[in-house]
Order: sequence, then C-alpha cells, then structure tokens
Amino acid sequence: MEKIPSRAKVLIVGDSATGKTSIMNQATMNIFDRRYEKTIGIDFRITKWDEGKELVTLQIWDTAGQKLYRPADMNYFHKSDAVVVVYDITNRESFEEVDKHFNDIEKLIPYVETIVLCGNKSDLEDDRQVSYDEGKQLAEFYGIPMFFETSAKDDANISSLFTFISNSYLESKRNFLSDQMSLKN
Ligand SMILES: Nc1nc2c(ncn2[C@@H]2O[C@H](COP(=O)(O)OP(=O)(O)O)[C@@H](O)[C@H]2O)c(=O)[nH]1
Ligand SMILES: [Mg+2]
Repeated sequence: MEKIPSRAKVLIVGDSATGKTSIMNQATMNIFDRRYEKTIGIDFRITKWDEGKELVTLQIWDTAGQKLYRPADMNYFHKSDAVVVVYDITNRESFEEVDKHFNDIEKLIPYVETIVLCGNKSDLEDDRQVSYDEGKQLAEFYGIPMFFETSAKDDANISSLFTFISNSYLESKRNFLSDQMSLKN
C-alpha cells in the first residue's frame, strides 16, 4: 500500500555552538563533525521518517544564532510546524538564554504547534553545568510537552526527538482534518 506523504517544517534555534547544525546533520545524514564551523545565514536539509502508514518528510531549518529578527528571515520562520530550542548542558549561559529564544518564538511564530526543549551534548557528563531536572522543569514551566537530552556526537536521542516531532505533526494534522469535517457536517 502506498504510504501517505506529509511534509513538516522544523526550525532549530538556540545559542551558537550548542549543536544545532550537528543535530541537523546527525538527523539527516548520520554524521558528526568535531570541527566547529559557524553557520552563515540559514540552511536546511530534508529527512524522511517512516511512521507506520505515513511517511513524514521533515524539512529541518538550521539557524545561525542571533539572526531571528532579520526581516528577510521571517519568511522562513513563520510557517514552521515545530521548533526545537537547543541549549548545551555544559554551558549554563546557553540554558539561561533559552528564555530569550522562547520570547522570539512567541513573537515570530505564535501559532506553532510543537515546541521541544533539547539539552544537547549529553555525552559530556563530566562537564555538565545544567542538570536533567532543571531542563525538565524549564520545559514544564513553559508548558512544553517534551524535553530531551541529546548527543549529536553519540547519536543519542536524536531519532526520538524527530520521531516525536513527526508524530505530533501527524496528530495535529489529524485534529485539523477532523475539525474541518465537523465544520462541514
Ligand atoms: N561532545 C559533543 N560535541 C558536540 C555535540 N554537538 C555539537 N558538538 C560540537 O559543538 C560545536 C558546535 O556545534 P554546532 O553544531 O556547529 O553548533 P551550532 O552553532 O549550534 O550550529 C562543534 O565543535 C561540534 O562538534 C554533542 O552532542 N557532543
Ligand atoms: Mg550552526
């Protein structure tokens, strides 16, 4: 049987060097690069997630730190289906900046269906500055249903993260369609 295709746009935001590009590369190409190359502008890659009957194409947009407010970038953002807010568990400051990224999202993409908080670099346990519980509590504080600690380096929890996003996209699409049906009837 043909799988039903859908397509979701996912935006990754967070301070620079938290691992946004690495998460995207691991999710889409299964690679990790130890070098740090600053992302210039915006880049996106495609990955496909097979969710049973449905095939979800995720268009993952990687952003370059502080540029969310450039008017030219607005076009990319405002139709996002999901946003991943990333901090680095070995960098307390990047955790404290999460608040700023949430404010940006609220202003720029107020109707986004799915927001996920992600503490990356979980492989660097010895350098940890932010506990798992702190991350989880912050997600709860913002009313976000999902919090993950990931390692783009070890490919830990990266697929859980994008599986969650694919499924919540499918669910919100289903809800939308059933609302449409009930409006017609
Ligand atoms: N140990 C470790 N290093 C990581 C991880 N993710 C990214 N890095 C490294 O952190 C640096 C910044 O990563 P990058 O993806 O470019 O961050 P971005 O600026 O948010 O896009 C690079 O040197 C990466 O190799 C991770 O999960 N574990
Ligand atoms: Mg980058």
